[in-house]
Amino acid sequence: MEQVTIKVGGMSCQGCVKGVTAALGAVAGVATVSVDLGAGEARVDFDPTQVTPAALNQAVEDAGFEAG
Ligand code: 9UX
Repeated sequence: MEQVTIKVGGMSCQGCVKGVTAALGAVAGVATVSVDLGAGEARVDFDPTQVTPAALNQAVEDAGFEAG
């Protein structure tokens, strides 16, 4: 398992947090997701044989937020 912290732009409330959490949690290979609204970050534990950090960023962007 590896961990990455993604900077997430555009989150303004706990609904956004739920949306980002759900989007990342739906990606195959993601084990745990922890989204911090105040910090504007998502911490993700993932299996690097199944998913890449770039794909995680894409999932955040597909959910309507900026990722980096
Ligand atoms: Mo809260 Mo986020 O009402 O797009 S869900 S601002």
